[in-house]
Amino acid sequence: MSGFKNKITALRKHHEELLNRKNEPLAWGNGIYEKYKNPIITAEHTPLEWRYDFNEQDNPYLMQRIMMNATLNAGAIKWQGKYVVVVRVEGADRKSFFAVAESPNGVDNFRFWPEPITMPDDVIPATNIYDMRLTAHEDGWIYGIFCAERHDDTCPGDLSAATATAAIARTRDLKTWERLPDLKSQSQQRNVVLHPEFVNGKYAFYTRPQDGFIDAGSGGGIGWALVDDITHAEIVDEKIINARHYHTIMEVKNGEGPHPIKTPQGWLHLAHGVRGCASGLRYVLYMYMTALDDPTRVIAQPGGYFLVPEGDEYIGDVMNVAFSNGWIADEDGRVFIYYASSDTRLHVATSTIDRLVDYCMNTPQDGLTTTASVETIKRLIEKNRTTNKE
Ligand code: BGC
Ligand code: BMA
Repeated sequence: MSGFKNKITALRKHHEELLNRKNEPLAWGNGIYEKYKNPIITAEHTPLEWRYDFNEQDNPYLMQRIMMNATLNAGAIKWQGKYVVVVRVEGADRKSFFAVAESPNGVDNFRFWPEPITMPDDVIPATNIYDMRLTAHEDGWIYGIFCAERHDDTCPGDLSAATATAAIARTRDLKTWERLPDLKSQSQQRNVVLHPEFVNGKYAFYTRPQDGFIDAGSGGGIGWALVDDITHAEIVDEKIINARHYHTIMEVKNGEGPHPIKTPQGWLHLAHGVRGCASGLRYVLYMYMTALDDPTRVIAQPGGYFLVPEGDEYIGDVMNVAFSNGWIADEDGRVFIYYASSDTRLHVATSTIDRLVDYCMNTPQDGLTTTASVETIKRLIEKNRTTNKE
């Protein structure tokens, strides 16, 4: 065999080993969920055919002709018995695109489908797209709501001036997508999510109004808007359902993660919160619950964060970021939470509906001051004192 052929064989073997690697839950978590030993999808998991030209004449050094930079913020759905994620893949050129990967068990053996998604761009063309939220809606379609980013041409001198808009596409097979016009809104929008059920006969969106491209500013928090026609979606009336507060994990920004999970006790929500610090913005995940008969009414809000970047997760392209826009609630009550660390790689954490509801209902709320926090700790100490006496 030629040296070139040997190199290919070694490369494929190495890649297969990575794709087939078993994952294991880490011992000694927080009891709320389990994190896992390995990330589930990294840039190295992308198919070799996307990166290498395997023709010896054209690529005698067997170089990567196209490099992949990161695999992050994935939408998720259980689809034909498989755990499917629509990953934000980012190339070395900083452009991101969507690609489907599937696993038989939700925690390892993720494999990309042969080609990335070709997202129609027959609306206003975008420079970049990212962070898809998947919703199997009761109207029968699977929707993907994602952020479309374009240069802000009202600032011709500023190469970093951009606009963020919620783009809408739908599919029946995750392969062929129909693009609908972007969500019309007074403000810029990122982190827009479609609720899976009609509410008062209308499509319901979680929104995140913001003052500028980065700045959530007076936007206030996670919003909610009802829309009559999804093929010409427009926000007419928007109200804030989950507000930000001073000196919390979501002081600067917050945004809905994937669409909420319906449980007998209420809708379970996963969201991200952002605060500023000397090393930049810190992105963490938090949870809350809303009422079944009114998905805008908060019935439980555990204080503080639910999941943060830890250890290696802290390091990456955009440090200090945990972000999630996908989770899967399985028929047996298990929940697979797909989160990315530091805009670089994708991980899973597993829990159950019962544990997450318990977490939401029984974790003390944030009293918003140090005095309130100390009182909360003392109440627990006192409770444990009496428990130990029995
Ligand atoms: C990046 C996103 C980021 C956003 C705001 C975009 O250009 O692609 O990952 O969330 O800027 O910082
Ligand atoms: C945001 C998101 C994500 C990203 C995060 C941190 O605004 O929309 O794309 O993970 O910033 O960079």
